[in-house]
Amino acid sequence: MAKIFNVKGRQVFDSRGNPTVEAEVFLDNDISATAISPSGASTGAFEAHELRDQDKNNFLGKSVNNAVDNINKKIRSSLKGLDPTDQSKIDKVLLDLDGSENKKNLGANATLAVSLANSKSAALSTKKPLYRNLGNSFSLPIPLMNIINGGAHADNDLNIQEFMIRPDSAKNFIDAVEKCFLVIQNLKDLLKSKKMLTNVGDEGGFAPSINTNEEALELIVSAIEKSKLTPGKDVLICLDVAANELINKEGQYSIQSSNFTSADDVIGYYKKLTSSYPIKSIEDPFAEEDWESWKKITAEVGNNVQIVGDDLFVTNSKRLKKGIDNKSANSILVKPNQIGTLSETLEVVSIAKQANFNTIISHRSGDTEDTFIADLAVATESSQIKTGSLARSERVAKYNRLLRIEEELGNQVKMAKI
Ligand code: 2PG
Ligand code: MG
Repeated sequence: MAKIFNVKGRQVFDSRGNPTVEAEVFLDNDISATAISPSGASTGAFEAHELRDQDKNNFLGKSVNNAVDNINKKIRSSLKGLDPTDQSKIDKVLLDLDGSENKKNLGANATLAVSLANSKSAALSTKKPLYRNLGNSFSLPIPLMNIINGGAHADNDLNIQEFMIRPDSAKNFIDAVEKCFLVIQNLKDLLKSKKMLTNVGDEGGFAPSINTNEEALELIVSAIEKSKLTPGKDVLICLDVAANELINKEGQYSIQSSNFTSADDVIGYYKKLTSSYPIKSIEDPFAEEDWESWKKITAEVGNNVQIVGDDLFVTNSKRLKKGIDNKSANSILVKPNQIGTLSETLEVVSIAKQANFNTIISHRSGDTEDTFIADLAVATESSQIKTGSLARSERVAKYNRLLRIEEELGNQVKMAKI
C-alpha cells in the first residue's frame, strides 16, 4: 500500500491575484497531487483562520509564507509514512498538530490544501476518479449561477451581494448549463440595449451600475423571458444578501439604500420581494449572530423559500447543530475552507442531510483552477452547487468538470432533486 513520502507547500495566486496556498502530496509510488485553498471577501467571523503573513512589505501583508512553511516543516514531518487512503487519520493529525479551535496555528489555508491534495493523491493511487474516493452514490447538482454581482463583490450601488439563477427544470447538467447560458447572454443584450456596462464582477456575474434590487430583479426576469423560459418554473432566482456586510452598530440593515430598523421590517421586505419575483432561495438574510431573526424568517417563509446559512454556519458542525435545534434555516452553504479539512466538511454535510437540510457546495469569491468542489458536490449528492457565472475560467472550470463527470457516469447519474 502506498505511503506519503513528502508534502510540499507553495505560494500561488487566486482569481483576484492574491497569494494563496497550494499543497502537493507525494506518495512513494510516484503519484502526486496538488490542491489550492480559495479565499473569501465577505468572510464570516467564525470561519477557521486564514493565515496571512501581515507583513506590509510583502504583497501588502497578504503573502502566505508562514502557512507554506507550516506545510513544509511541521505538516510534512507529521504526515510522512502515513496511508493517504485513511483521510480521517490524516485530518486528525492535522487537527492535533494545530491544536486550536479555529486552526490559527497552522492556518486553515494550509490544512485545507493538504487535506484536499491528500484525497486527490489517494484517488489517483487507487485508480478512482476523485468523486468515487469521496462517496458511494452520486448525483449532479443544480447550479446556482451568479448573474448580477453587488455588495463586496462589485463596485456598484447594489447592496445585495449576489443575484443568481437556478435552472430547476434542467433534464441533465448540459441542459442546466444551456439554460443559464441563454439567460446570461440575453441579460448581456438587455444591458447593452440600455447602454449599461457588461463588465463582470469577482464571480463572473455582471456588475452594472444599478441602484435598486428591484431593477436587478426586473432585468433578470426579462432575460429569462427573452430566453423563452418560464420564470419560476424553468429558471428561479436565488439571492445571497450577505447581511453581515449590511448591518450597522445599531443592528439596522441596509438591504436597500434606506436602513430597516427592525427584523420584522427586513422580513416584510423579503416577503415583498419573494411575492413579486420568482425568488426561491435567500442566503444570509440576517447577520451571523442574529439567531432570533433567522428563526423568525425560517418560520415565516421557510416552507416555500430555501433559507441558506453561509456566514451563520461557516461549515462548522457546532454552529450547524445550534441552527438545526433553533430552526434557524433549512439549508447550508458548504465551503471547505471555512472549516479547514475534508473530514470536517463531510461531517457537516452528513449532519445537514440527517436534519433534511439542503446542502449547497460552494466556491469562494477568490477561487482558482482547482475543481475539487465539483467532485464533492457529486459525491455528497448535494442538491446544488454555487460556483459563479458561466464566465471566468476559475468558475467555468467547475462546470466543465461536472460535464466530464456527467459524460463518465452516463445513464447511471441523475440530476439531484431539491
Ligand atoms: C459567499 C461567497 C461566495 P465570499 O458569500 O457566499 O459567493 O463569497 O467567498 O466572498 O465569502
Ligand atoms: Mg454567502
